[in-house]
Amino acid sequence: MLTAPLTETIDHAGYFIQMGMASMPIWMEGVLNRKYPNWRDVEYNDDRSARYMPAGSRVLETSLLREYSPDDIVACYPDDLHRFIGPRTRVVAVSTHNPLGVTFAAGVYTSIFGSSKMPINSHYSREMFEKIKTNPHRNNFKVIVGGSGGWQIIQTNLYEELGIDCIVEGRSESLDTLDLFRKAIAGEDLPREVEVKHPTDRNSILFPDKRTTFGVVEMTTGCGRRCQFCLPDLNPQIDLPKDQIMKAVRSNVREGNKQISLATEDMFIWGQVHTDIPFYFPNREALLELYSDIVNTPGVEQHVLSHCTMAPAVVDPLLIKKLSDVLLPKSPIHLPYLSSHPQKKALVPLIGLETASLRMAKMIMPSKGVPFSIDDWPSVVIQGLTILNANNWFPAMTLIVGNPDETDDDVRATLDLIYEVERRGLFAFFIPSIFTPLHDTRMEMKTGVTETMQLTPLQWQLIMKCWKMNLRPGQYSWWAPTAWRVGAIGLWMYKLRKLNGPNFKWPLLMFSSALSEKMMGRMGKIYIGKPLRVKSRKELISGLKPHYLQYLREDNGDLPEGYVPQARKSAQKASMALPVLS
Ligand code: B12
Ligand code: SF4
Repeated sequence: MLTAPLTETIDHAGYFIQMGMASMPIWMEGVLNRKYPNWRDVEYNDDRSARYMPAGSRVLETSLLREYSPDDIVACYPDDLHRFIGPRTRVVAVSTHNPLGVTFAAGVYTSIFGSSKMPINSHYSREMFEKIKTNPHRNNFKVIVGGSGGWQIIQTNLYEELGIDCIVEGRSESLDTLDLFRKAIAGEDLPREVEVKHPTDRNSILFPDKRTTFGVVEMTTGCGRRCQFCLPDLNPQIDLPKDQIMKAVRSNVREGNKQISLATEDMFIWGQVHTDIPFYFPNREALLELYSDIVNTPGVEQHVLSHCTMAPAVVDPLLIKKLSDVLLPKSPIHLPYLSSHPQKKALVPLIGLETASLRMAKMIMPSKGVPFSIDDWPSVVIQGLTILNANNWFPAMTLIVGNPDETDDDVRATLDLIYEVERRGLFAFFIPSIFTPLHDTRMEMKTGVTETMQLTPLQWQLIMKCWKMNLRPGQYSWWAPTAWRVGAIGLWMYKLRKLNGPNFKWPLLMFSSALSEKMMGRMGKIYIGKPLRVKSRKELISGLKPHYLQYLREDNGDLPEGYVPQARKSAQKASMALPVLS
């Protein structure tokens, strides 16, 4: 039996509904119900098995099919568990992304509102575990949990409470996973925690032949930029074969999916992994061909981007333009007040900004902006965002607040960048999260801020400034700003004042626009940022290591004066070698 929490499986209302459910506390579920009254509706196969499942669950199913017959395995939604679990069920295998909401960006927002333990997603995950635990046949089967959120259960030691026998860390393709299932089926005792290996070559990653939530199809694993806090970067850097990606796209369409999303940490490395060219110089032709083939697959009506990094936009702006031509028509995201597209379509990839403090950036993510030096990170962000916005890309950019050893100067540096974005009329959805030491990462043993009461006034200001800016596109009516002001202050008086402490007061007043920021700055209550000196693209390129220049495309311009591009150099060499005929 394969299953996953309902809130991680639904896909009809877009990515943001799942992200919202990871961040909103359960007592705010009514807001969600009003906006999406049908969010619980899911589609079924004829036998009432699940028509779609998160990609992790589907890969596990594919992996198990190497050893077991299709009649032995079924995937269902949590509400149907009682129909499918019977006396002959031997394993209930749960895939989960974020079961307890203790990860970055999720925990922080629920804790601002009062309960750091029970985001909506966590509530539904617990409900699912309760159904499994109280099933009348529970003594006959083992419960194995896997997926990127398994560590949350290990760290909080909730095995007994949730009724879990074993947590698997790692990929289901591993032969160790199959071994574990063999043991479970034989009724043997399982270890509480098993670490299984990640495949190291592209042909060992399996692709499901069934429909996945959001049409997620894997594009790459690993990343290569080596940020200290990052979990996916610990996996080998692999770009997956195009024929397999396309097959998985077609399987989704065949099973009624109209949307596709390629799962990746950085879409721009695809086609440039382990080639002669460093992965941070995108392979323009390969990417354009891949994305064109996907969006032009008959039946694909929508395509959404997942994650990427900022530097590739500065390296190859023309790639962004050409990708926009390919991807915008199939984007389901509309941003009427931002987009210049005739139908107001937009692309919203997730990009990590994390910090604009050079001191902090050098410590936690020295390669974030390669090929550019981390000293140029703020300029790379501003130039990259300028290029993205001009092409109707409005990224969701994550920031980490409360890094270990973060000082007020570090926070001021990030605020400077945020104010610079505002000053230049650029737009990104800034998503601040409180530093969470993720299991197994290079920063696992570090602690930063652990609850919202500990946040300094500047850290609060950064969080609230980001949200104030995020809400700009929604504030274009006569009533919204006033409603927002009154609502925010009311909520503060009623609940948030006690929960978040005195440091929250002025940032909240700034957020609600109760007073102008200038005035609050003059009163010494907030920091209003100082203008940044931003390097142009040409200046950024002139600071590159000389041997990198050969990988830049001439059609983007901005190459140093007198530089002869490699392609031309070789052509010149060839022509000089030709015999001169008179
Ligand atoms: C696509 C995606 C999303 C999508 C869709 C999610 C979905 N439900 O399908 C959206 C945008 C909605 C999303 C939301 C969120 N996401 Co997300 N997401 C991803 C992404 C890019 C790909 C996930 C994926 O499908 N991968 C492909 C599948 C095949 O991999 P997999 O699930 O890991 O499965 C493998 C193994 O884990 C294992 N496995 C899986 N299940 C099982 C079960 C068993 C029994 C066994 C044995 C093995 C096993 O085998 C599989 C391969 O063989 C990953 C990054 C990544 N590359 O993984 C981030 C990632 C998983 N997300 C992350 C986060 C933080 C979130 C959010 C909390 C963000 C937020 N603040 O809103 C929310 C949570 C949503 C929720 N409902 O609670 C983090 C997870 C961190 C963590 N848990 O500690 C990741 C790793 C991103 C990152 N860079 O840090 N996400
Ligand atoms: S750029 Fe993103 S995915 Fe890559 S290592 Fe850094 S945080 Fe991880």
